[in-house]
Amino acid sequence: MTGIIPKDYTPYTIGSANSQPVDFQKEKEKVLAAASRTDKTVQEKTDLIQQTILNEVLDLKKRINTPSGEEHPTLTRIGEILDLNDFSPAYSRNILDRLKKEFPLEILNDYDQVQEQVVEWIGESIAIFKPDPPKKQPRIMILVGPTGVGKTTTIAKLAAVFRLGNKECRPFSVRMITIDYYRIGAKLQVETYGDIMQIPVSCVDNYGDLKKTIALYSEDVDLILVDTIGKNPRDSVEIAKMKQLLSGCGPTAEVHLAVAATTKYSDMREIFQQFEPFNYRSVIITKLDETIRVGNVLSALADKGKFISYITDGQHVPDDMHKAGVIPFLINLEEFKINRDRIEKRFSHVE
Ligand SMILES: Nc1nc2c(ncn2[C@@H]2O[C@H](COP(=O)(O)OP(=O)(O)OP(=O)(O)O)[C@@H](O)[C@H]2O)c(=O)[nH]1
Ligand SMILES: [Mg+2]
Repeated sequence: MTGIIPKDYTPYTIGSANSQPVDFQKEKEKVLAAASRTDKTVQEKTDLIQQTILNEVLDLKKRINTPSGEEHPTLTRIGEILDLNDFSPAYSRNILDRLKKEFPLEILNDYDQVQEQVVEWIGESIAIFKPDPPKKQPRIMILVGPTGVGKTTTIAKLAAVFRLGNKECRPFSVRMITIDYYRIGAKLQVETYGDIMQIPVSCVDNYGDLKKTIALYSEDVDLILVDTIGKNPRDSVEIAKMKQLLSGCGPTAEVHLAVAATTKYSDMREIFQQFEPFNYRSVIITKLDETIRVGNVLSALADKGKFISYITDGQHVPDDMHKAGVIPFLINLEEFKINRDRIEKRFSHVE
């Protein structure tokens, strides 16, 4: 046991000082009394006995799980740490219910073992995006998302990473398209990145031009990155308009949703929902450097069954962007003691 468990802690057992001892004689008398009633038929007596026994079993089960009406200290502590990490109440409740259901008392008494299992369950709830195998036509990646989350910066990071290539991927020929045409500075922002990286940039503001530009690039490039105008997730009319415009990219285009890690859990759920019309393939979590808690992100992703493809953790292009992986999320959890060997063995294949 670790120092997290109080020194005066005594493991719970039935009938210990922490719980009410079970009076089996009294329980037996209750059942017999039910059976000896003369105003009932045999069937009614049988039902009554069965119901009485069932009630007693349920009551016993409750007393074992929560002696003296208190929760086991391991469960309390796990609940506190999940809260501290900003996991949603529903996510935490699922973990605690699962612990109660699957773990007998002897294991709950071993805090280290329980918390290692919880870390593993958290890891299992993180779904990492796997892109489709490359096809002949260029890969088209579109970034959508709320305003100011870092879409344009992430487009520039992706452009730089793919253009340079790495040990997993040869250098790609890349093009950038922005549909953020009218906003002062927006076009300039992408063009500046394009100039620095020597990647051609096109600006379009309608379906027809987008379609033509994609067709033009499709001849000889590997990757087309499409930057979009930040949208208020509550403005469904604007979202519908943008969806119509983006259909100019064709049916094979992959939409990815960018969301800042600092977004509240409830807002994040709403964003996931409101951008659903784009049928986005993955979520890119930006600005991870601006928070130390990721429970909000992990809860919302798990709730909605979303895959995560990249994380960004700073303003530097391209260094502050990484492929998403389960292990970095787990090792950054607050107050959980991480068994690095165990999680590497368990999750290195999903990286
Ligand atoms: N701390 C931090 N800042 C970031 C990150 N990514 C982007 N930024 C900053 O966030 C601000 C907004 O970035 P943009 O890329 O312009 O965001 P956007 O989503 O394109 O914004 P709109 O086009 O206005 O919707 C800039 O100051 C970026 O430098 C990140 O991972 N961490
Ligand atoms: Mg932008």
